[in-house]
Amino acid sequence: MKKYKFYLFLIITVFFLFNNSTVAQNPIILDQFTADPSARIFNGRVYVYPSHDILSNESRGRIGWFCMEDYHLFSSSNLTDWTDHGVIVSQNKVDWIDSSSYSMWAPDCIAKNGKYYFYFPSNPKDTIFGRGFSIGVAVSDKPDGPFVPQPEPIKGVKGIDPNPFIDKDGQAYIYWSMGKIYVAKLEDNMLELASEPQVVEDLPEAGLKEGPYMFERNGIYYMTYPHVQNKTERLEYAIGDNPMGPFKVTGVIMDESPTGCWTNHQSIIQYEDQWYLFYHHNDLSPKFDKNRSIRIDSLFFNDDGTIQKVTPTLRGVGVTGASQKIELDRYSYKSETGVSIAFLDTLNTFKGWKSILEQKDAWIRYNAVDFGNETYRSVQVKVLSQTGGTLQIRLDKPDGPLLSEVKIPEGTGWKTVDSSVSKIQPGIHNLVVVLKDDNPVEIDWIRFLN
Ligand code: FUB
Repeated sequence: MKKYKFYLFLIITVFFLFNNSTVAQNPIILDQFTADPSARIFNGRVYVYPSHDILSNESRGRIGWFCMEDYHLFSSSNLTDWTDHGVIVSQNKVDWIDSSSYSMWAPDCIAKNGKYYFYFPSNPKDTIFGRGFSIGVAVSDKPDGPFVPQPEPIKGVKGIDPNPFIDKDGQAYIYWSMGKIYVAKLEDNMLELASEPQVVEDLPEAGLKEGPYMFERNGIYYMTYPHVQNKTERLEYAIGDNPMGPFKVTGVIMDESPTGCWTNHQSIIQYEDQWYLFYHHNDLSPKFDKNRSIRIDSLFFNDDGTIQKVTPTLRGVGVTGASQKIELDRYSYKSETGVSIAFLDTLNTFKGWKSILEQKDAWIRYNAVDFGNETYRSVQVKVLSQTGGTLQIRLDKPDGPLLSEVKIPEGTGWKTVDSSVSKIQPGIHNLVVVLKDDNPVEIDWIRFLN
């Protein structure tokens, strides 16, 4: 018996030590702050190289400002299940960085000739590199490292938000920003400039522009950038037929945040026939917008190559397995009244959110749940209701086919309640959860059991 207990303990310990993957909608990373997502596809897998916001305090960084000391890397093959590869570069492992600056701002990565080049800005400790931001490079044989930082930053570059781009003819470029956006050609070694930096002209004259991200589609070069047109940053783009311009300002990809997150920062990739916008918002830190979280939404082009404006969603992208915890608070649609979303614990937002249904016929819909070919016999809901209440789980619409009616017992603590389900057709379905009486019910998640 003792041996059995020991092995059980070992299995549980190993599971918690090495299970560093998360499943999420928007935001996609829930256990830490992430910002400035640079998404890349390497060997058929999506890698996201974001910044890593942390909270400053008396002994680190500057109170009330960005505080970033290292970079984590995340990857996924379905844009839903994310693996955290841990820290790939940190300020105290880079010779030229002033490690009291906590200024590891927006990075990016690119592959060339079997090597991976990770570009990152920070503040140098040595004035021979000048004041303000410089941009360094760390090199690896694999997308997830180990990355070896170069001993010095790139000569001739002062600024933030590096964005490397390799054109179809093999010529590499690097874009960066410092109020305006700059571009230069890169040498074949990806470590040195091959041309004098030049300002990317023709972008809006007034208002801060930063976070350049270049991509090419059907011969059109898209220079995308956050720009302060009014109060805070919105995502815009300009198009041209050459990576160095000239460009024509063409449109807005995403409007300013309605809740006031001052920054935004984008990257755009095509993965398995769908285009995606990666960006950030302060979901997990609504009161302090220097602690941000990365998100993904689908992006569509018009026939003439222009980009349709993206409306930020909580549901994000990808399908959710029916047996996974389905976080209804990341909903696709909800009734106009009677539904609200709140943090489970306002003192620890990393615990996530709950949905609160509080009036008869209030409903919440969560799209794209994959039932595969499994036979599911019951649904489990994690709920809290002081008065007790009745939920119905339906397909597609508030009056769509009924899967289950769940009686929630009254109580003051969270409970998991199981209820049998009627036969569910195989495949992907949209779920709707409806409150059938006026007794409020809080829902953490639901999942199906077979
Ligand atoms: O993350 C720090 C800075 O905020 C980035 O470098 C900018 O693009 C903005 O997102």
